[in-house]
Amino acid sequence: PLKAVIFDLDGVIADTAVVHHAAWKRLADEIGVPFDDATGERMKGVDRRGSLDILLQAATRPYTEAEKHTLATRKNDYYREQIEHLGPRNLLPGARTAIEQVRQAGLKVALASASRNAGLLLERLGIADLFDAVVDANRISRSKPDPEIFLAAANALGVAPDECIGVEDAAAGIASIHAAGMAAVGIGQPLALAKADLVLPSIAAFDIGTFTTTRTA
Ligand code: B16
Ligand code: MG
Repeated sequence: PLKAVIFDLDGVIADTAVVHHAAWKRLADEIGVPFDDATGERMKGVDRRGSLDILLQAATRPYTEAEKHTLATRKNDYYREQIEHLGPRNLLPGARTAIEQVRQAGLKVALASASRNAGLLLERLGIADLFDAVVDANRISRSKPDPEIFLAAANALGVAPDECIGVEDAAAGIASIHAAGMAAVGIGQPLALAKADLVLPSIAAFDIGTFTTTRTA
């Protein structure tokens, strides 16, 4: 039986994916490394350092570890500058309702975000109290598409992975959910999320009733 829903944050609950994108673009322009939408798409759901490595694949010279550390910090400064100004108005339409409906259905709710800023974001968005468990990159060692983050979320809730649904906007996140042995709901473009069990155009289309009523195979 379904016992819990585990939500990704960026791109599912809040449109911070565009804020990450803008921060990487600013950094890329400053260091003269090309950065296009496809590169941005590949960074979704990937942690900060992994995202930097993706960006630097297009660089014309190697970067030292010290330089990479500085660049990752600079990107994070740009990102935090922007999220300081966020509030409940920056929730994606329908996000709060979707989470509340899951709770009202008697299911547990967890967050599985690769963002080290997840806690701050939940506070800014005014939804921190809606989650039974929050797992972010500070608490795990392997990035999506590894299943660790979704498994840690299920574990924190005290439910089995096959009793969970994961909700994600990134291909790496869908892979992480499946590797954890959960059903995956994709939020976004069907083409980018082809592996998801169900793709919805936005979180506003998420209806927990779809999953709690009897399904036929
Ligand atoms: P930070 P999610 C992810 O969050 C983003 O999708 C990804 O683009 C970002 O690089 C990553 O968080 C790390 O974020 O730099 O704030 O630690 O989608 O897993 O909620
Ligand atoms: Mg995401």
